[in-house]
Amino acid sequence: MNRWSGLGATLLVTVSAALGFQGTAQKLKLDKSVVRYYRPVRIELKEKAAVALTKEPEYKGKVRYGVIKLGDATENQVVVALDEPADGKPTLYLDRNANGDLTDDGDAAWGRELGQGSDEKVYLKDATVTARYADGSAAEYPLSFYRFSKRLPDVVLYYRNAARIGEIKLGEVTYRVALVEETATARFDDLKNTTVVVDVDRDGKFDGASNSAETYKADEPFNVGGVTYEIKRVSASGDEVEIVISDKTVAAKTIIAIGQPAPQFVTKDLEGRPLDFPNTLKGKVVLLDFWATW
Ligand SMILES: [Ca+2]
Ligand SMILES: [Ca+2]
Repeated sequence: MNRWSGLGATLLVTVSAALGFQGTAQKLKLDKSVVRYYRPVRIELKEKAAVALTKEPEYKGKVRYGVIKLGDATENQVVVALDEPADGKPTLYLDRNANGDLTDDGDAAWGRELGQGSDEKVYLKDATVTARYADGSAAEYPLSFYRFSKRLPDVVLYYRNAARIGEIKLGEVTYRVALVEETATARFDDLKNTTVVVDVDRDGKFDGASNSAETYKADEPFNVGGVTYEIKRVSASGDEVEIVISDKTVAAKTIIAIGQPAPQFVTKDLEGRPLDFPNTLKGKVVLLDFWATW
């Protein structure tokens, strides 16, 4: 594996001569601008902390604890403590620097509060929390926390708030690429739960919709520019990805979206006559009627 780096952008190129593959990998950086959807994860609140704490603040009311796991290090647990005084605002303590001390992590107040005048309050907070990795590295991982005071009294919810982005060379073309992990674990090496977005049309934007031609599942081969690639490896922190030419061949992804040409398909009509869409119906208005038998 040969690697070299330039001054402006670090580009790691790997060539696996034995397999006849050429792949590229690059330092991908955490970026908050890409991800526009999220999957919330529940933090169940308990009377006792699951991990020993070395120092705690003076709580003003009833405190309950939860834990989140970030990164693949053995000690990857981060404690969350919710302090709820009977007659005051709640506070969410996060062990942001993952050192077991809940008093050295900056402002513990919730960032925003919605639902003034209503029984149900929604509290929101954005924070970076340290993710620790087995290789000794760490990352400040952007997360968003929220809580419904009445509807989900025993739960704090959170989601990941960033993707890894960088540039990658596929064939002769350099594309911007984003890796998105879908489980809010700060782990990108679980390819089943990782999404790859490639700025295929190079308009500077990632089309992150699941049906877009720029979004792929990280554990499946994908076609860019007529060549089928697959992800060979992603580091746990997602800072490195290696993409190789696949020995499988898949078709370029079809876009099914408003304003895009409908995809070509072949089927039979109700009388059993072959129908080659759109050729059979070229020049005619086609009404698609989706129905089911239940
Ligand atoms: Ca701390
Ligand atoms: Ca694009």
